[in-house]
Amino acid sequence: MKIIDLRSDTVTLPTPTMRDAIYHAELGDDVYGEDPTTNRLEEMASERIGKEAALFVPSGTMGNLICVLTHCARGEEVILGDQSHMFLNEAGGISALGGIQAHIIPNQPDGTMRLEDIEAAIRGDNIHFPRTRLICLENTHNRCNGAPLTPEYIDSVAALAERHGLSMHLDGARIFNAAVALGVSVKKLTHSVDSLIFCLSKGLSAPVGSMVCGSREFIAEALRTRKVLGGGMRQIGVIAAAGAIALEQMVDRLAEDHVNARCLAEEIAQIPGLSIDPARTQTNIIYFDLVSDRLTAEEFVTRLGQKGIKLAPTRPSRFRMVTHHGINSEDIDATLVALGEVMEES
Ligand code: TLP
Repeated sequence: MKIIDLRSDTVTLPTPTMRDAIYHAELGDDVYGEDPTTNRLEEMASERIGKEAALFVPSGTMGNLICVLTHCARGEEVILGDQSHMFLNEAGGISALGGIQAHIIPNQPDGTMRLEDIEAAIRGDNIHFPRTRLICLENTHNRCNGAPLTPEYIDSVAALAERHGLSMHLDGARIFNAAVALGVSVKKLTHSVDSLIFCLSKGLSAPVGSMVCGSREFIAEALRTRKVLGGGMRQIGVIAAAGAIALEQMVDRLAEDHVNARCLAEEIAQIPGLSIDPARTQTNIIYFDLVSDRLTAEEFVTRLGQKGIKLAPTRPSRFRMVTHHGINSEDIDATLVALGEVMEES
């Protein structure tokens, strides 16, 4: 039985071209700055993103942590959305390792935070208060149905940050999905932030790695922070080689994942017992609810599993499916058949 794995775009496997590039990668010791393949990837990423410099890091989680630790000192505060990956899914790293406090404000269903909520969260100058240092956005917004944030919105938050002397960081794990979905250049989504990360290992299909991007000065500091966290690696050209192929060859095809996700969402909306607003699906992430009381969330996951479909349960009775390079339109059809059968048989 073919397994259709829709749990995440992190499950993507390297393409044959990537495996070939990995095999032939020219290598050196990257802690000495001597791995030519990694140096090339970092140049390519900074050029593509429109920042002065970039740094290869093992994961998106480490990249976000490096950025926050680089921007903030102990006791300072970061403004974050209450649905953000950095708040919900990064093991409290900024407080555990940095003594940095998260100030949470609501994410709207479209992944934004209201400007007035951000402004109200910025601390005044008072010895009782932590100092606000940083505002973080997420694009696309994982928990908010993979919503892409527009350049206009990002620029308006950046203007607010500038007015208050704050820095801005973007968790752009899926920034290329946002650019492709909005039909804008990725630089339009990044030009007004001070730092960002993006992941090579999700929809772009590289096996490992993320990039931290920012000014030359910021990246020089981030390099130190990466070392502190044990993220200084040696002959990492073996993985950077795949990252370069990801950037060169895998960005434009993300549009296919978006079409597949939209198709899934529209058809799921027709299945009795399941609930979704398909208009919310603009990229490769969908969330839907089980609204039937004829089967439990566990039974739903188990029965789909028996038909070869893997998906990610989030909160009780809510599920996530993510389309990616390993999923084609036939897999979407097969998934819809399985979903229909599971609901009919219950
Ligand atoms: N997200 C993973 C899980 O951790 C939930 C996924 O399957 O979606 N920012 C965002 C917006 C992310 O979605 C993720 C990973 C990260 C950062 C962290 O990246 P990694 O997994 O490379 O540490």
